[in-house]
Amino acid sequence: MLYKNFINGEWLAGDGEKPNINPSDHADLIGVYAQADRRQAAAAVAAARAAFEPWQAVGIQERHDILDRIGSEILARREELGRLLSREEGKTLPEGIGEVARAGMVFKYFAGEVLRPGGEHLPSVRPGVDVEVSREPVGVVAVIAPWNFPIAIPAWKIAPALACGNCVLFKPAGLVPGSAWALTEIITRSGLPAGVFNLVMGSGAEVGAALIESPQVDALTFTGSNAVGRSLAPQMVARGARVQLEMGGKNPLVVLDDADLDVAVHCAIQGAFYSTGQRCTASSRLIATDGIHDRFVQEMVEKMQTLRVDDALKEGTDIGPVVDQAQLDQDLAYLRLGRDEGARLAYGGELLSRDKEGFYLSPALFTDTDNSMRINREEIFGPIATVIRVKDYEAALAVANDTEFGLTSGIVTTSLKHASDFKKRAQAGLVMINLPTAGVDYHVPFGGRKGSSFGPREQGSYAREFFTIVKTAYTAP
Ligand code: UN1
Repeated sequence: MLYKNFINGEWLAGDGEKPNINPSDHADLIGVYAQADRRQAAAAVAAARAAFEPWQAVGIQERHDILDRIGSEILARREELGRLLSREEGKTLPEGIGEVARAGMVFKYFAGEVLRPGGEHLPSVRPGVDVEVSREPVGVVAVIAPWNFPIAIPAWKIAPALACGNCVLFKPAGLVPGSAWALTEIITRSGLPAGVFNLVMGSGAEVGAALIESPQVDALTFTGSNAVGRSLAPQMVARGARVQLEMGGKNPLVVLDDADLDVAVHCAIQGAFYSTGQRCTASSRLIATDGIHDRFVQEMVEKMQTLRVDDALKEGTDIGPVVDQAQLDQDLAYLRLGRDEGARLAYGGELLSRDKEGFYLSPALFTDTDNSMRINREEIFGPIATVIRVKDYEAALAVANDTEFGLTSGIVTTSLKHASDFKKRAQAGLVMINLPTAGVDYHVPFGGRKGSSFGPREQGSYAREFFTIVKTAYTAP
């Protein structure tokens, strides 16, 4: 079956077609997806622009109900959609179902936010004058999403955009069109006026470029690599459009001498290797103090030996395949680089063969690394973590902060003093105490500092900072 784009309320074939292959089983073709070209992307932009006025006329009760219906259907179909997600992206089935549930809850949450638009009414400093502060939608919003969270990230961009009254152009990642299409199909039956939401699958060079260049697009919310994010921003800023970028991480997890070792190993395994390490919130640098380092490494290696790498849909699989050949090549290149830089591969990093042909790689742990090595500075985006040995807490904090990224930063400790200090001094948007660096809630802000993010936070009520524009109105009687 050919899955089409959705533009101005119609399903349209594209200029080309792209197959969607299961990374756990190369013989499994999930579907063939239409690829829009520039002309179609421009038509979608025009449709979104034209739909903006009629969308404003829809009241907040109806807008709430639309988002609520979308959320309810996603939640009701979580098993089926989770299976599709795991089949196309490669995270395990429990992770896939969990992600779909998260997406459903995001729509439910923003359905509620429709009814809480906020606003202020206050006296002016000039007697008799009245001041109102209100929020209006930004207009037409382009959503460019990555492949590693095929439904949750689109949900946490699309839901607040619609909740705030914007029109949306959704360009999913080329590797995961199945979840994007399924989400779109649900949205098309929710009661939205034609043109308010458009799905434009296609390449960055065609669709991405058309969205970035169009003066009709008022804002871009992007999650993906640093290289792409940074290349998109200047054009948007140059024409005065808004841009929100969520990019890479090189997230530290500090393990102090006084840590509960089981908690430390649990956090490190979950944060570094689950979802095949393909998360911008992954714990990629494990920073252990002298007194616990050796025990931590030993327990990590023992635990890693028990992790099952296999078909994402198979029961009992802990780690699914790498998403595609290009990502696998990148992972293998970093495994070679780590050895060349003098790190010791304590475990893993091997290509595995399973019943079906897929991109199977065993989780890898490097020890004897220092923070200046490229494996500790660049985002790998695979099931590969490093251990950095340090003298004490102060040294650990310094290493944790010594990175160009700043998304999430974690510490495992039983010391309230160190936990409190770390919360204050970690240079990251998210700080995790005795928890994995990955795995976030949907009702609170998400985002990083330094090279990880640009623009206002995503998620929770803070999401409105990006998706609305403030108006201050003065009235004299
Ligand atoms: C999570 O860890 O729960 O692309 C979310 C990413 C992030 C989302 C992580 N933007 O990995």
